[in-house]
Amino acid sequence: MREDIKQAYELAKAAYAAIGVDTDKAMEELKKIQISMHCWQGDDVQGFLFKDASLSGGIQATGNYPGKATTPDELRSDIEFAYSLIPGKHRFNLHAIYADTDEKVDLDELEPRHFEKWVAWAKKLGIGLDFNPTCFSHPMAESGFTVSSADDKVRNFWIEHCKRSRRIADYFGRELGTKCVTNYWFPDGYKDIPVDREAPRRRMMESLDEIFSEEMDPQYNLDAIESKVFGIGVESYTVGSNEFALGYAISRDKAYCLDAGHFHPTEVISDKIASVLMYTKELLLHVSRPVRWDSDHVVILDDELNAIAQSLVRTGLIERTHIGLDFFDASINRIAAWVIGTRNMLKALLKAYLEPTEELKKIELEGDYTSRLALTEELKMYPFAAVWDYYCETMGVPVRDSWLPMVKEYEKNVLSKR
Ligand code: RNT
Ligand code: ZN
Repeated sequence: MREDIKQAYELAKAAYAAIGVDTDKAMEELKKIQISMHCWQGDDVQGFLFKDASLSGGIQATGNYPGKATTPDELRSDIEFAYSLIPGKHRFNLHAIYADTDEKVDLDELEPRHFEKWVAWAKKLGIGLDFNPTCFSHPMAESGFTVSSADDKVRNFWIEHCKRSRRIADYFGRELGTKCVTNYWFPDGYKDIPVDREAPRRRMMESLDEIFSEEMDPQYNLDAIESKVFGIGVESYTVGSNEFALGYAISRDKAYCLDAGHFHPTEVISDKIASVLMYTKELLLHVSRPVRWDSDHVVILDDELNAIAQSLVRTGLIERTHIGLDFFDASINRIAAWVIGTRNMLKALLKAYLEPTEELKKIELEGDYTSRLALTEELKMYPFAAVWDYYCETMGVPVRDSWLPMVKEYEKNVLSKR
């Protein structure tokens, strides 16, 4: 243990103790949090099934930083390296196009065996896997519609893909002994103003009912539906809107997925968490950073990230929330992107755990809004960084920016040789 880090921690511990906050307990809580780290930051959402496919569905990874993973082994070694720079144990979130197989297999033919290597790897690391059907970047999605398509052939293809995805998720959950969260996101929509806003939604609803008609043990798989406001080329109408997805989740006892980039620019998901969890048992988050649009920038420690963490921790709703990340920046070192975003999510949570929550709630109930504002503002300057450094040190991962030269070294020795 570095002496300077220990000393700074002791001082911080005393400062927090003076306002009734137990820093050791905060770190214990943080240790339990498993972030679902998304595979798609590692290769700009390319996947391995269709090497030449271009990203569609109204999403975009811009930049061409060298060294992206082009094989499952490369992706695994990249994320393992990222894990070594992040405190705690975290999950891995796979998309269907990341199947690890030599077989030429289409999305409507996927089976658990195409993911055996991922499961063996996850077992070796002792981590959980989450899953997503990939309803984009495929010729069958060219019309802009998948499960809400009016074309039976197209619609049935995607229904079949989703059904198979669900079986793969169930397989992950059983094999790894930890529930797989499966997220359903569909890019379906129109560039220009539709005549009929109802029919595609009815088709999507019926397709989802068909997809979920197979009984699955909730112990192993949790289905989540992600909403969206618009995408590039899908500006006027998105079938899976907020009302659609939330309504579906509530009425079908599914989880809802809130993506930070899927709302109007001044709308924030931090204020939606408590409302959604009034009516659904569980919630999935896609923590992202929209810059003017759903740009999926790397998550930074900004006000909204802190607010998300506070909404989860102050309420205890973190117990019913699965925290996933969803950003894909191809303009910087991709491993650094994972490390920066995930460490920031954890920092925000730690900061929230370091609040005198009960005291703040009491002050609010008493109507003392002067104290509420004064204390929450002063809390922003409490020495939480000293606790974070100490946490990293005790968890055996690099403190502060000391992870960066390691990433540069990996870039020189591994990424640049690809
Ligand atoms: C797209 C959605 C979706 C995707 C991933 C790759 O806007 O946010 O979650 O980012 O499935
Ligand atoms: Zn998302």
